[in-house]
Amino acid sequence: MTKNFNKSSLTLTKEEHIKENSNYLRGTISDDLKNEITNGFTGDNFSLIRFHGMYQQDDRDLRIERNEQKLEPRHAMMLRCRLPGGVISSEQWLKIDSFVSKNTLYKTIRLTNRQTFQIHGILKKNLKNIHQILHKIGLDSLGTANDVNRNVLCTSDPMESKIHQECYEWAQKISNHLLPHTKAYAEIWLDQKKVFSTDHEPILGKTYLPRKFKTTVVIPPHNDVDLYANDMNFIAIIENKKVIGFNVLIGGGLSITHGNKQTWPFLALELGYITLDKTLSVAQAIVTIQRDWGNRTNRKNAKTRYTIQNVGLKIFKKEVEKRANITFEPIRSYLFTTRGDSIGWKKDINNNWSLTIFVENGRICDNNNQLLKSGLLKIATVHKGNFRLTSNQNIIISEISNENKNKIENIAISYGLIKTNSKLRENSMACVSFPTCPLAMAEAERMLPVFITKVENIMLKYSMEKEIIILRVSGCPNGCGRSLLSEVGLIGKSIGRYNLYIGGNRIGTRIPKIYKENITEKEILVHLEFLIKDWSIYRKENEHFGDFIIRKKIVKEVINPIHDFWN
Ligand code: SRM
Ligand code: SF4
Repeated sequence: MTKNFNKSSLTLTKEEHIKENSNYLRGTISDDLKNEITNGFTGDNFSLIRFHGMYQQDDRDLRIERNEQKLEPRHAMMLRCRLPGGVISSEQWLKIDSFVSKNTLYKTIRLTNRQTFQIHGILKKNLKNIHQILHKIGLDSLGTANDVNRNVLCTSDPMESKIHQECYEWAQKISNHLLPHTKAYAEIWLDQKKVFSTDHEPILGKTYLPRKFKTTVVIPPHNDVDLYANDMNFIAIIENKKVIGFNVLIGGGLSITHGNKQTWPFLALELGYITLDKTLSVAQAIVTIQRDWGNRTNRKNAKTRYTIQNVGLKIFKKEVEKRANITFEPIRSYLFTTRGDSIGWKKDINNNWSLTIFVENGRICDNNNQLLKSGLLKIATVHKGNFRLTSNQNIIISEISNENKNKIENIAISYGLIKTNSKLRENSMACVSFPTCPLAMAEAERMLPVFITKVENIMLKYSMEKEIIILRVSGCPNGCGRSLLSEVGLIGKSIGRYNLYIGGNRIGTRIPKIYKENITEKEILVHLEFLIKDWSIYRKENEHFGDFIIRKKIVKEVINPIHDFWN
């Protein structure tokens, strides 16, 4: 027997009422935009602006000081762009950079691990301006946050092969197909006239999804998108150098709540194989099932992974077949062998060049080490091709002609964009955390660069400096840095303290397990030194760190996270 989460005796969450009463996501956002008394949004609008791709934040470094001065927190918005597959042209980049440089508090662009960029520190009075700029250059931020299908990921660099190009187009089609239909975005931000016909959300419904929903299109053997962390995944199956269909996997997700054993990370499960022509109807069926069956009474158990756990995969699959009018074929064979970006120069299908630049934790700014923001701006002024953002928070300058290669290379070198980094650093990742993230419990982006240097020193001490460890940090158990798919994962507990997880694998198909709880950075380094030393002595030939940890039973392997993750 399955539980009906949403029967009337259970109380729907506050967010469900907000959506229901929002008039298709309008709320009173327009009134708030005129309100000059506060720099923030009021009431339900605080949550509703997220559907339009913005979060209200305040600078946490300044909270105490402003509180003492009896000032309102320094409210500013973060905007997340919709960029399925992560492609952005040089021209678009120039416009974004110009807005960021003139109109934001931080003057940086932040690449995210979902192949897009965020702009932090936008004052309310500048919001319409950025939306109108985005619109003019063919971009938007609709549905990049809250209870909808988010930015759709696709294995990076569509110019690498025709298959990549095709899959990139699927990412766009899926994103467009599942977008909210409401005209609220155009009315509020683009000043388009109110249309008096009744709004209708044919796929998402009036109260949208119970929770965020994440989708990928992925080309084996490269799992750069970390598909197992996503709600819905399409793995390209290739025959005679053509995509003929997709294996469909559902129900991945990584967030937990410290100490709450009713929450667990989960890897996406196989549903079956479909031919290409079924892609959109299957995507729509999965989303509508999650819309109808997902838990709307408890947001901590509302994602697809919990719906599947509640009804069982078999019943979920049957319902997808019914709604999409298809029969899944058995899963076709596939194998993942890599996850990280390969930094540096590569040739593409048209004999042009691409240059992948390592962006530490996705932050595009100028500092003493490199003038990344200025360098990319300079490249955008001479480069005729595109920029491509990766799910590892890096950027690819793509479609560089032979004639332009030297010019771009010279700019990249002179601004310090091409550097030799350890494999450890290139494969590390941190979420944003302080000072903008309201949920941060410990530092992530700001602590990782120095922390990595310390781990590099340990690796060097044991002659392991050429090896990779996938090391990721998240400032809280929401796990945005995908720490629960790493070989060494840190998850913030409080300022300066983390839970240490170990034993995930290199390609992102095994969840790590807690090794030490609530320890300081210094203590983490002591434990890591001990483990790295042992690994250097007792590893089998080429054995990865995470595999060594499991073989040596230093932690128990997480096979079924529902049972193994906490126990
Ligand atoms: Fe995330 C919330 C940043 C990828 C799980 N995430 C947030 C917020 C918006 C905080 C908030 O709700 O107020 C963070 C904004 C910080 C800031 O100042 O920018 C934030 N998440 C990020 C980014 C920027 C991290 C990064 O450094 O790249 C990523 C933006 C992706 C994008 O472009 O859409 C980001 N977040 C992820 C991932 C990884 C992924 O998707 O591959 C996860 C774990 C995977 C998953 O969903 O299970 C993730 N973020 C969360 C959660 C937990 C959701 C849940 O299922 O319970 C929250 C909190 C929430 O939604 O309530 C959250
Ligand atoms: Fe913020 Fe936590 Fe996500 Fe880091 S993991 S960005 S601290 S919500």
